[in-house]
Amino acid sequence: MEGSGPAHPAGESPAVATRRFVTAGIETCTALDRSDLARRLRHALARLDETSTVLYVAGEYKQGKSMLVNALVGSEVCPVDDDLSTTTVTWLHHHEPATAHIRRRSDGEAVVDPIKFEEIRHYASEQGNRENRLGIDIVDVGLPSPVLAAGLTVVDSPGAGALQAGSGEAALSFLPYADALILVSDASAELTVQELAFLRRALEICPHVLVVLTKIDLYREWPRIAEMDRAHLSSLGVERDVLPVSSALRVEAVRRSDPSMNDESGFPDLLAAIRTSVLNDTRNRTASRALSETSESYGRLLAALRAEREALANPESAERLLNELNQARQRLASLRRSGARWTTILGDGITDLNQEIDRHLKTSIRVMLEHSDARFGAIDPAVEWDAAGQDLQVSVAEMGRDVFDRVRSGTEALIDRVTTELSEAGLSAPAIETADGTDLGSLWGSSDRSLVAEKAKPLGTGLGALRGTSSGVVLMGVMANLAGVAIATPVAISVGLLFGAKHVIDERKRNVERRRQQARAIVRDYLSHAQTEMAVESRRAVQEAHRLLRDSFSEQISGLNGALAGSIRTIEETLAASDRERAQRTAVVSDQIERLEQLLRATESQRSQIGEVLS
Ligand SMILES: Nc1nc2c(ncn2[C@@H]2O[C@H](COP(=O)(O)OP(=O)(O)OP(=O)(O)O)[C@@H](O)[C@H]2O)c(=O)[nH]1
Ligand SMILES: [Mg+2]
Repeated sequence: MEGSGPAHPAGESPAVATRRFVTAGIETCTALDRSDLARRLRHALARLDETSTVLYVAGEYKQGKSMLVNALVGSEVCPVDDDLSTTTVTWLHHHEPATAHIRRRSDGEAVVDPIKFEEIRHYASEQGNRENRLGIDIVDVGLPSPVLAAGLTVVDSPGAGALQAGSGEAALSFLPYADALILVSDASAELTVQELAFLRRALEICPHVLVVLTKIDLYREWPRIAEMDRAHLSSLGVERDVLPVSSALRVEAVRRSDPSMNDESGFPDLLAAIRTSVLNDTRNRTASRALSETSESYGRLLAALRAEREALANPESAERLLNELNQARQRLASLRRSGARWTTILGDGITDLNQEIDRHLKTSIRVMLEHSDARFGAIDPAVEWDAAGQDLQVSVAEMGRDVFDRVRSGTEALIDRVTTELSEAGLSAPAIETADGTDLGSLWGSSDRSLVAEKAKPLGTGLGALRGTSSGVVLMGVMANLAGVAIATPVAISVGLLFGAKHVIDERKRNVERRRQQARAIVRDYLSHAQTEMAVESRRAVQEAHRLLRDSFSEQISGLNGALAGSIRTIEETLAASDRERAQRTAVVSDQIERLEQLLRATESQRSQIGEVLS
């Protein structure tokens, strides 16, 4: 075991320092035969490298979102057009060579099809995919780009007409999974009431919101508009700069390699804002999490070593300790059997969660149906279909968000219940408590959960956990997997499904009662489709959560079993040892404890430095 870690080489960046601390943790755990802890830290180390910060670009139609995205990544990937609108969500991440895929659902199954790079335009815009008739969830693009290589995933979104319509809700559904939002509004006019309302809600959900004023080359009046926008933001209680840019100038500046034109484009300031307020923040969170996992591993190692030292110091109590360890191991064995209580709790919890969500879905749909029946009974659908249809989409998107929120909070509650059951079943057996109050049960490390509470931002919902503050292999894995489904579903369901219907109604120019009947039938169909889709997707998410939780808990129980077996062996050796051997071993163990304490202190100090940056 190397005592690396404490000394801070001059000029070392926090990222490099973090890697060094986590690597020291891996070496220490390996040297002390805790490969389970080492494996977990290796995951933490890998996450440091693959940090991906999701930047979601949203705004009204034709404000210049796609062109901004292209200018950011330095490639004409997203379709930019005066007439043809973007119709799908497009993710761009770093990949060499460039790749493109479409992600969609076919008979409820997630399907990923490769497409040609030149075809992105076809799938992502009205050119080949009006109103997203192809039912694409996401166009997934990988391309080499220095900006993306810095760990950024940029998301171009369809224009959200008047932002409060279904598509605005879709954007809001996505935001819990984004690290930052860029609200794009062009310099032709000040921020609208709808844009401000959208911003107000986005600020509650997303930790970083940047407001970008586009097309400043086109509108000479832009400084006045920027001033008005700042005043609007300030009236929302948000002291935030508005970043003026011209994507057209940026593209031209890059083509001509013209630095002064580049400055004029506003992109250097935009990129600096992304780097300082968004990227660094995500990196710090990931680093902070990796460091706390490292500290936690030290805590577990220390608990085991302190118990051993105690046994060495009091051979008469070692016998008792051995006894208790063996009992703990038996209890553990019962947890590993199939049909153990925790598996029943988990299984029942999953069944309850599915039922609760089904019930909730049914009720929500019924309420929506009653409401829209009444509404369509009072209007002429040929005239007011658009407004009523949009409202319905908003309600469905909101319901989608709510359903996946329930899946998430239900899963979190279940993690809590199973963890409590496991600790009550003997994993924190007080009898194993050692002289200094550390208990071997802490090997179980329920402190995982305390980290979940350590949210950096008052996000309102626990979804913030996904953004990197939560620890615990369990929660991260499960929640990250749920995210994929939860992103795609409400977005897919809420956008565009009702559009086609209007034509049907328009064509029938008979009496109004007949049109109302048609409208009601369309709405019933739509809602029943939405209900089925949500039910399938939420069940899939819950099922996936079940599998992940079961595997993750089983793995942790096995890891603990290995650790207990190691402790038992050590104490048996202690009991069999001569006085001289015992003295030697005590010296070694004391030395290890001292080093571990040093490492733990250094790691914690590094973490608190990062914490200060965060606060
Ligand atoms: N002069 C100038 N034109 C711009 C700029 N940004 C966008 N445009 C033009 O504005 C129009 C719309 O741009 P897009 O990037 O397609 O806008 P969008 O917000 O993605 O549009 P939708 O996806 O359809 O909502 C295009 O004709 C662009 O060429 C800019 O910085 N300067
Ligand atoms: Mg676009």
